Amino acid sequence: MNLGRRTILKLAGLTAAAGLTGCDAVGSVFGRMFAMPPRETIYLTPNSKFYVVNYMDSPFNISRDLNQEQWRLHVKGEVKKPMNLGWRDVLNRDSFDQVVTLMCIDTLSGGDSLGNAVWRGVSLKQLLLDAGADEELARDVVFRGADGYDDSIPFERAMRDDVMLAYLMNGEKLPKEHGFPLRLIVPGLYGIKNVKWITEIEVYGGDYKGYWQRKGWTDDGTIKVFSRIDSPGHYQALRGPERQFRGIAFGGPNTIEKVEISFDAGRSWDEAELEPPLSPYSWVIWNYTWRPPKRGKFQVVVRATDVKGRLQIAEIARPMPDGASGYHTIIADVESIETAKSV
Ligand SMILES: Nc1nc2c(c(=O)[nH]1)N[C@H]1C(S)=C(S)[C@@H](COP(=O)(O)O)O[C@H]1N2
Ligand SMILES: [Mo]
Repeated sequence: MNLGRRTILKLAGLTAAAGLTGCDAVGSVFGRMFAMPPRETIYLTPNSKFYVVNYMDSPFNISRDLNQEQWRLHVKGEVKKPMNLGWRDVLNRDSFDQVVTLMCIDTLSGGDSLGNAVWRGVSLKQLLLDAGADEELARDVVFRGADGYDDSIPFERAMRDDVMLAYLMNGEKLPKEHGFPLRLIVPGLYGIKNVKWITEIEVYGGDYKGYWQRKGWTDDGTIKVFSRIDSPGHYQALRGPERQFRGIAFGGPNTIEKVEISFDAGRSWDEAELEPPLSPYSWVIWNYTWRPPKRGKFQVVVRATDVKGRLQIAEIARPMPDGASGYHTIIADVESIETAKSV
């Protein structure tokens, strides 16, 4: 199946028009008529390769000043015992580890602005309990970063056991670009809610609008079902009777139950095999072995369904205001289906 020229132009236009928070310039491989290299499909993203998104161009003068001995964390607002903690106070609290996929709300279908890491940190719930957060008055919990960024999550969400103030990332001290000394990790909510360089936590009696909400973006931030073909690459020349397709799928707050792949532009679907995810909040890796019926170009599409039975949204939507949707699709360019002759 060849993709019509009009479709290609439409998708290329979308790529150019999106990227509103500037974090996924080459998110969609569509609109490119040349081959794209395959992506490596991995369980954990090395810190050095983990995407970085900041609302300011260069907030790193701040993290230079975020000396761990001088840094303080204030817990205030509707709390009976406001807290003022230092780095050592945080390290002295009980910690736990969890694997969580972090994903920018600006990620286009097939995009790269997501990563998977094992985080270590302290429980936000326990901290809020220790501060005597007033459950009657509390509606939101606001997080403020040293760069002036702020966002909030509902108090109810903040009191779940999976919300973490993280200080280790893949076993290393949280890198400065990822929020050293302390960042929020809220599984299932887009990156915007995962505030970095936290210096202040405020239990708030109203519905707080953070930095991106004041610019018209969602306050909910629930991650939409996402899937991606990592290999082969778009327009990569394929030879031989068999080809392994591989990629990731991510369900945000819910684990992925099913990944399907189509080789005829979405007319028929076949189920891929899933590898067990590292945690309920982690992406899953899928595999599919394809035997091309003939030479030629095939439009390959992937889609996922989460454990709640929610199928990925097919309709192409821009990231603004509550996250992109649309299926990732590539062209499989089958040059020959003969078995390679040994030399
Ligand atoms: N303090 C602060 N926290 C922030 C941001 C920011 O600009 N400043 N950007 C947010 C956005 S939009 C995303 S996607 C994630 C990215 O986290 P990372 O850079 O560690 O991947 O951080 C979030 N937390
Ligand atoms: Mo983001």
